[in-house]
Amino acid sequence: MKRFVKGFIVLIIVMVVLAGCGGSEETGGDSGSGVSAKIGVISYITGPGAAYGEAITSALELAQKEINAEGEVHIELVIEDSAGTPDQALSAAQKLINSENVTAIIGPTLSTEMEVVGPIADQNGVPILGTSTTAQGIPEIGDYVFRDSIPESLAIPASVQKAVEKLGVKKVAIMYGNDDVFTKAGYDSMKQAAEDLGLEIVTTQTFQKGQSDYKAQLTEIKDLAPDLILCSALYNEGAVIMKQARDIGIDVPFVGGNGFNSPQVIEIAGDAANGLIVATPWFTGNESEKVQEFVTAYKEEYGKEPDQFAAQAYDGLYIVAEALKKAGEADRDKLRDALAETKDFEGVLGTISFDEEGDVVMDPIVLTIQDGAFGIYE
Ligand code: 1QQ
Repeated sequence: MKRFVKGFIVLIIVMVVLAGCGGSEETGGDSGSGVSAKIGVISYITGPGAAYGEAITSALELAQKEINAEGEVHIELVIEDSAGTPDQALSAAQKLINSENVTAIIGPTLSTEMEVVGPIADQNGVPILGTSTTAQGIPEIGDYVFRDSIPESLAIPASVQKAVEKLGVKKVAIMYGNDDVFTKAGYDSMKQAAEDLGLEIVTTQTFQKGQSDYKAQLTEIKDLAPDLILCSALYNEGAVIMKQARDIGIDVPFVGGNGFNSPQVIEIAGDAANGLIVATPWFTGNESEKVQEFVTAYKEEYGKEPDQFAAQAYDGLYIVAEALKKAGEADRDKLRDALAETKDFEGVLGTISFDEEGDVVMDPIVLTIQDGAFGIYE
């Protein structure tokens, strides 16, 4: 009987010790053979912009698989859906920070969401990396906020400048969504770029998310006969705008921001998408070995080519993995410091460094849609 009790106590002690080990792995820590970390993801997985989130989470899962196979870092992803809304993004962030105890967050997808989530992550000392948030001021939210996506303030002037060079543009019309942080930021950059290049802005029209009829705005634009339309929209509104523009006989090119740089625009607008000009660090036709390896692996896994949102997410997780190696453990503050030191990281987007604000430094290329496909605008 005594022996039995003793054996029982030993068994309990062993179980408690084992449970303790399991627990420390779950919240991140040193797994012995490298750093093990839980990374939260907030992504736009359901709703009208779900293709953005699909590309992002697909690429994150691919990167996770590759990184874990390499063995130096082990990443567990905890993926939450924001449905493209700040409220849901905030609940997701609170869950990831407080219940899941993640070491860092990737996302959310939209700047409109990041404006709400960024300050919460920052106040809680949780590093947060936007891989698609492009409005002005995102990295400035705080020391824990980073992004590897090209800001509108860089992308828009590059596209407008190229269109002016190639087409001799003098008059532009601007159209933008006035209920979203990203589309408003895009508008600011469009207005600035037009002014800097001495272009005449013949009219500025606005719309809202989910709007289905743009005839009133487009008719006014048509009457003023601009040489180019600058349109700041997410793909679901942007594609419909292009379609309705072509339907009423507007055939001038469009310059769009990051939201327009999605295969969804071609999917929804068809031929009407021809003539769209965007600036991006990502092009699947890039012949670099790293890019082609990623394109092949992504295609094998998901049966389609990765878009800009996939590429930015893919590099994003690798940047976090590199920083975890440098940090040496799954510690939020150490990871933040390591992320801030990101310099000359070689990714599929090219060479990435963060400036002193945590913003990305990169050069975009300009693409245009012709015959139903994105190609280099030259
Ligand atoms: C932002 C964006 C969108 C296009 C992401 C999908 O750039 O909200 O900042």
